[in-house]
Amino acid sequence: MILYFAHGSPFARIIRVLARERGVALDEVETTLRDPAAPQLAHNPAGRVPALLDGGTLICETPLILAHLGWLPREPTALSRLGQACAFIDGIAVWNRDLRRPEHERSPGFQALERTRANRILDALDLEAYAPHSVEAIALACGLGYCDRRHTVFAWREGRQALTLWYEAMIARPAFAGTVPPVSGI
Ligand SMILES: N[C@@H](CCC(=O)N[C@@H](CS)C(=O)NCC(=O)O)C(=O)O
Repeated sequence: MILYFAHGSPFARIIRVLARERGVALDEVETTLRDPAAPQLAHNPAGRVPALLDGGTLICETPLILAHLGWLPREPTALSRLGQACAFIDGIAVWNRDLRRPEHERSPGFQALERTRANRILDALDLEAYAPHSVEAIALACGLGYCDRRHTVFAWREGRQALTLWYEAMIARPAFAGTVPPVSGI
């Protein structure tokens, strides 16, 4: 199976970390985004990563890829935590996208909304419920890792010592160390 990914994508990192930790060999193919010449577009008109090509079938959207690989949690409470982690990443990703626009196209109101959402999700976390090797824990750590490297305008560590310690322990694992996103300057 081929996994199309980009090094900066927190969604793709979830799949990449899980594949490493669960011993599943995915053929990782880096792709460019927003590039009409990207080879993955032949299979994936959505042009987003992660995208998994299994035989002739292309599956995009992280939860669907997790489902296809049999990695979606079964417990409703775990699904609930995973949903919050995905919503966290989705929110910071669109906030980040707004920051990449020319200044006159940016929306401070939109950014404030996403900052509020991100803070609300982190403040509501029950960290003890996150088993360290669970999909939801890995997703949350990938979201925080994105903030560290590509969305530093969100100082999520402030006032969150327990979460900081939890995160540091997560990212010390080889699968995280081997998938660190490049810095983006934001
Ligand atoms: N809802 C999607 C989100 C995936 C997504 O937004 N990926 C970004 C990279 S983090 C992307 O491919 N963006 C392509 C673009 O902006 O054109 C999922 O769950 O996988």
